[in-house]
Amino acid sequence: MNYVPFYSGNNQFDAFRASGIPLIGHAILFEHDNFKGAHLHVFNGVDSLSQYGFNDIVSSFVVLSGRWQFFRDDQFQFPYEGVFGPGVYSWVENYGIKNDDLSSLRCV
Ligand SMILES: [Ca+2]
Repeated sequence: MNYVPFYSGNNQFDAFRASGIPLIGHAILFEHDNFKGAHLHVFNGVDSLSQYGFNDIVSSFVVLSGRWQFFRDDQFQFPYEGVFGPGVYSWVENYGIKNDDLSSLRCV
């Protein structure tokens, strides 16, 4: 019986290099203030947090990388003022974002 590996030779390296879209930014959203409750990792952006059960519940967040814009509604509608860079944000209302209101976000 012949065993044929899924990848072979240089194809393994090429396939590995080809996978994944560029990481522009990484943020973690939290259900409660001070990074408590459920959390959600977001990479580059999400046009609707409701698909992750995270619509209108965010109270704190951490930006690990990237520059982020936040929106009141899904599909990047009704932006909040400002752009948020790397750092820890323990309470959204200290940064002009209404509690339990965030619906979409993306890197700029
Ligand atoms: Ca909302």
